[in-house]
Formats: sequence, structure tokens, C-alpha cells
Amino acid sequence: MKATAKAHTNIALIKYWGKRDEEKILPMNNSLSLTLDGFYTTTTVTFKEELEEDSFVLNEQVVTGEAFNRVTNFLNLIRQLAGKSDLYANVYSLNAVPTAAGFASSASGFAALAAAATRAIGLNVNEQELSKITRQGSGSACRSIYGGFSEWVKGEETDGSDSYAVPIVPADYWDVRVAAVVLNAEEKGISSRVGMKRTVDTSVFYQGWLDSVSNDLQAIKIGIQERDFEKVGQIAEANCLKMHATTLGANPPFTYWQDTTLNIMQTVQKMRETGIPVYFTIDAGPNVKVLYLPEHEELVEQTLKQADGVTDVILSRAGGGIAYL
Ligand code: FM0
Repeated sequence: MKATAKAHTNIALIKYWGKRDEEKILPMNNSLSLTLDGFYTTTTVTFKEELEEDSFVLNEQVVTGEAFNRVTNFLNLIRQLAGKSDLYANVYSLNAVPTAAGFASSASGFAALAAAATRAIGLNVNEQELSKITRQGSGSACRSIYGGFSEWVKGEETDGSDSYAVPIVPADYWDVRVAAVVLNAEEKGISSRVGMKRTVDTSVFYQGWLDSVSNDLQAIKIGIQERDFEKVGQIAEANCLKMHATTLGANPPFTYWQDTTLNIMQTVQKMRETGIPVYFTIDAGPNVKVLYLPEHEELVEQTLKQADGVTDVILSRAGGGIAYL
């Protein structure tokens, strides 16, 4: 009863920001992301009759506390689906997501865990079902089942049965690249989970966010189909700015940006003024991701590396979906 799976992380171009159900992890809005080749998690799950509890080893370290509880609660869900409530597992994970890059390693982590655990326990699920299961570990992770561009359709049902990701185009459809700019910045104080809840509950700008997402989504999907980089980049950058604007209207207000974050945003905008099509996006932390095309890779990398406050720039191509090893 053992299986190994690999999943890549993803970067949202239309952000998931806000839940309508905290427990089932049901979102307020659809979101859309690009799966990234350079950042992934490989997880082996071994269910054994003789185990009396789960264990979780990440990058050769035994994990306890809240991070362990999230894994064991997620395994409870899979045990329940399989009808094997007293079967425990050893979970062994390796993250090829530099934590400092500010990528939610939870996206690749829960996608790999869901794939390995369902297979190890003998559950026969298709990709749509796997995406639904993965969603209940971490929302953004449900998009990592697919490679290339994928969309998380929010669904309408209260039981979450119609809330899962769908593929838009595979990784080889379009060679769009992403530079992860690692900044000399402090760890984020407010997790995405806490930040989005505070925003939904209190931000006077939240309704404006919700009202604008479907237009962004419709337009970016056309841009992707047409391989129109400027269109996709503009929409992604504007959508990111709108998401971050909602945090300033929350009570108490907060922001994920630091001075170095703004510096990179301006560096990107200045490159654009010189005719290089580059666009930024930012998740719930200070680090910046920059979208660019292969022909500008060298220039983008050099420019970002020279900017103030940058400790590293990690380049990635579009990546594939779940793989079983
Ligand atoms: O990825 O509470 O998935 O669409 O990264 O585990 O469901 O960590 F910018 C923020 C990710 C949110 C946007 O939230 O939350 C995106 C974000 P969970 P996640």
C-alpha cells in the first residue's frame, strides 16, 4: 500500500482570494494559474496495518504541530473516502520549492500528497475527483493537478461537488516563463488563509474585487488561447493589484508588500517602458514573480538580479500535471 507522486506548484494569474466555506475550502471566485516546472514536491505515502498513527517527514525532518495536523486531517478525509478509518500512513516528502522563493509549497505539497495517498490506499479517482480532494487540503493546490494553465471553477453547490480545477491548455501550448524574485524581506506575518478571511469579513473593497474577477477571467482565457502575451500580462498584473488593494480596505488593514516589493514592481514597469514585455504578480507575501517570454530571459534575469534587495532570481518554465513515480 505504497505510492509516490510528484506535483508542481502553480502561480495564480487570476487570484483565489476569499472562501465561502472555510471547512470544505470553497472559494468566492474562480481563479486561474500556470503550473511551474521548476518548483515541485515528491511524496511517498505508505499505509501499513501495524501503524498506530500517521507520521510526516519533510526534507528529512520530522514534522509536528500545526503542519502535521493539516496532513493527518487531510489523510482522515482520504481514509473516510476509502472506508479504511483505522489505517495509518508514513508520509515522506521532498520539496524542490525553495521555501525562500515565497511560493506556496502547500500547492505542490497537497497535490502530491493527495495523488500518492489516494493511490496508496487503493482509491480509484479520476483527475477531477483528485482535484476536489486536493482542494480540501489547500485551495490553490487543486489547480496543480493539471500542467500548463488551469482554472479552478468555484462551483455553486454547498457540498463542494462542483468545485474543482479544469485544464485550459497544457504546458507545451505556449512557452511563457516565470522568474521568482527572492527578496531580502522578512517572513510574512499574515498567512493567506488568515489574510483572505479578514478581507472577506471586513474589507470595504472586497465587493469590488468580486465584481471584477469574471471579466478578468474571460479576457485572460482569450489571451491565452491567442498566445497574446501583453494581454495576459496586463490582466494578470492588474488582477494582482486589485487583490492586494482589498487588504488595505480590511479592518485592521494590512499589506503583504515591503519596500523591496515595490522596488521590483517599479523595476518591471521601467523595463516595460523600454519596450520589453514583462509583468509581475504577487501572492500573499513580499516576493514577486515576473512573467516574461524566452527571448527576453537573459535581460530579465540580469535586470532583476541587479535590483536593490534581491537575493536570488529563480527561472522556471511551464510545468506538467501530476505524475506517479
Ligand atoms: O494562489 O486556505 O491555497 O490563487 O496564493 O490553503 O485554501 O494557500 F495570493 C494568494 C492561496 C492564495 C492566490 O491560498 O489558501 C492563489 C493566493 P488555503 P491558499
